[in-house]
This record gives sequence, C-alpha cells and structure tokens, in this order.
Amino acid sequence: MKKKIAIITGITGQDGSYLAELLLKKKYIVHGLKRRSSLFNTERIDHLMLDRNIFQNKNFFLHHADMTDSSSINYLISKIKPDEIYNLAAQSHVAVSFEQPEYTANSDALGPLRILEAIKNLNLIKKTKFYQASTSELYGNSDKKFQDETTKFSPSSPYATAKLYAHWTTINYRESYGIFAVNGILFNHESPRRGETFVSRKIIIGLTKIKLGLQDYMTIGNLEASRDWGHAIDYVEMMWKMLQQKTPEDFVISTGKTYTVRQFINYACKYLSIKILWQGEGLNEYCIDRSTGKKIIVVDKKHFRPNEVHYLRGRSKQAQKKLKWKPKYNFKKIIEEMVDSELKRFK
Ligand code: NAP
Ligand code: G4F
Repeated sequence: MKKKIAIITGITGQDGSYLAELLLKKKYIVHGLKRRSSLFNTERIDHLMLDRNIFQNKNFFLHHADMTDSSSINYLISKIKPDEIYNLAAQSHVAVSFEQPEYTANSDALGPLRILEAIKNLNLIKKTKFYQASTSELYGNSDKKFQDETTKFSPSSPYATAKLYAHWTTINYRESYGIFAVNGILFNHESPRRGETFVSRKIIIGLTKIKLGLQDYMTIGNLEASRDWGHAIDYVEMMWKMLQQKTPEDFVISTGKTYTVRQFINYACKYLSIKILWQGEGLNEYCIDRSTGKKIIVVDKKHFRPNEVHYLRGRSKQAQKKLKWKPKYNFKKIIEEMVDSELKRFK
C-alpha cells in the first residue's frame, strides 16, 4: 500500500515530537517544518533523526519554514503534496502573547490562513486534509461548569483571539471550499517534553531541583487557576483520529477533571516526599518545607497576567462516542511521570 505523507508544523515542539513518533509508527512519511534558530532546537526529535531505520528508509524529513513566511509554506506544500497537514506551530505561550500580540497574531492566526490558502490555490482541496491546533483558551472565562463544542467562545488574551481567528478560518475553508479541515479544541496537556516555562514543567523542574539541593526556592503566579490537565501522548492520537473520520468535524479533547495550580504543587510535593505548609495570603503567600522551615515557593506578582482564565474543564462526549476517546493517563500519573523524568535528568 502507498504510504501516507504528512506535514507537521511545529515538529520541534512537545506535541509535534509525539505526533511524529505516532505517524512514523503508523508507517507514514513525515515531513517536519522547523524554523531557523541560532541554537539547535531539535532536542525533542533528535532520537528520530538518529534512528537509522527511519532515516535510511527515507520516512522522515525536516525543512526550514516559518509560519510568518508564505513563500516557504507554499513552496513546501506544493513540493510535498501531503495527504495530511497537522498545524501545530504557534507562539503558544499565553503570557508571552500579551508582550508580543502582533507576532502572535501573525504566526497563530495568519499562519493557518497561509496553509489553507495554499491547499486551495494548489488544487489540493480533494487530497490534503488539515488539522488545526485549536485550544480551550477560546472559552476564556466561561460561566459553564463544563465546556464542550457548543459552549460560547470568549477569548481573553492575544493568544486566544489569534487562535479564534484560526478556528473560524478553518471552519470557513471547510464550508466554503469543501476542504477536510478540522479543529481539535484541546485542553491543557503536559508531559516530560512540555516547554520549561509552562506552569506544570516549571513546577516539576523547580521542586525536583529543590529536593536535590540544586536550588533554594522558586517563584509562582496565580495558585488558584484551575486547568483540565491531560497527557500529550493521549492527545496527539486524537489529532490523528480526527483526520481519519469520514466527515470533517471539530472535537473537544479533555479529561473532564480540573485541578488548581496549588493542587498540582501539593501532589508533586507529596510524590517527592517534601512535606509542605502554605502560609500568608494573596501576593504574600509562600510555602515552607516543614523539615527545614525554609521558604521553597514564593508567590510573585510578575507571573500574573493582565487577564487570567480562571477555570477550564472540558466535556468530551463527542470524542468519546466518535473517536473512542479514553485517556490512558490521569492527573497523578502525569505528575509522577514528569517528576521521574526530571529526577533522572538531574541525577
Ligand atoms: P510548543 O511546545 O510551544 O511547540 C510549538 C511549536 O511551534 C515549536 O515547534 C515551535 O518551534 C513552533 N513555532 C513557533 N512559532 C513558529 C513560527 N513562527 N514558525 C514555525 N514554527 C513555529 O507547543 P505544544 O504544547 O506542542 O502545542 C502544539 C500546538 O497546540 C500549539 O499550536 C499550541 O498553541 C496548541 N495547543 C497546545 C495545548 C497544550 O496544552 N500543550 C493545548 C491546546 C492547544 P521552536 O521549537 O523553534 O520554538
Ligand atoms: O501552563 P500555563 O502557562 O498554560 P495556559 O496559560 O493554560 O496555556 C496552555 O494551555 C492552553 C490550553 O488551555 C494552550 F492553548 C496554550 O498553548 C498553553 O499550552 O498556565 C496555566 C495556569 C495559568 O492560569 C497561569 O496564570 O497557571 C498559572 N500560573 C501560575 N503561575 C503560571 C505560573 N503559569 C506560568 N506559565 N508560569 C507561572 O509561574
């Protein structure tokens, strides 16, 4: 059988690296788009590049391209003529989007538009399916206990407004031109490969270093923000499944459970056998290690955002029914895997 060909934008990121592994296991030919950087940025996919079987069989290719550069995107899509495009590339940090709103809009809103225009203009409408990495951030501060495909969007950051443009553009190109284009509205998903400035990985790195005596304390922002935390490995499989459906449809992927940043810290400390005590309030709150009496976590207002999304909790009934969605990881298992990975790295 002819091998399927996929393009993954954002292949050097957390999700891109796991998705590349999945597609290679499924015998795809994978073309990854990476942007130029002054230092190597392929740490998460180096193992694939070094795998002789994958490279010798000519199943895995990397190309330079940037979401802000139409010419590189057009050129690669016209040359590769993929069966599937997974658009995972984005300036994906919500806090950073307040500092770089224009760049975030260029890469996260116009980037997907550039890909969809290429599919349309290169006569690939019948051939190329498109996956857009949409996000639970679109819901902003929804007043619903659970958010699903019917919940009203209320984006509250430059990141979310850019992603909302991409979300509707994806639907618009599906309805206007018949492109098989779908949005995966994914809630937060973590892993040992999560970027180091997202709260989950930041907490785990900080606490592991504190446990090993490599660091005295760490700073943190809003402890009460509540997120629906899943594992990236479970979530990339759903991206693939969405493109294997008979008809294009948008899906919410979430665990249905929500935990605060404080609960995340509490469980990570428990797993690391650090006995803690929270003291103070609001911006003066901190956490001490009971065995030493020393402050190990201190709230710092520099980590608060101009606008916060306080509560996210998804409902994935459609995905359960149609994609057979059933996550293998739960909240505790994610934290345990992340801690074990960091302990291994620092020891
Ligand atoms: P990530 O680790 O931050 O990866 C983002 C990827 O995009 C990286 O490969 C990055 O390259 C690349 N990139 C950034 N700007 C680019 C540009 N202008 N041109 C080309 N490539 C660019 O993000 P992730 O967690 O894997 O998330 C994947 C996608 O899902 C993102 O679109 C994100 O917004 C979305 N999403 C994520 C979550 C989540 O919880 N993880 C939830 C919902 C939606 P470098 O490696 O060079 O930085
Ligand atoms: O880990 P975060 O930075 O992720 P956030 O903002 O929820 O966004 C992530 O998930 C979205 C899906 O809902 C994706 F679309 C997006 O690309 C990204 O992957 O922050 C989580 C929560 C926030 O409420 C934040 O205010 O943690 C709070 N927080 C508290 N202290 C902190 C910190 N966040 C960060 N990054 N750093 C802190 O020190």
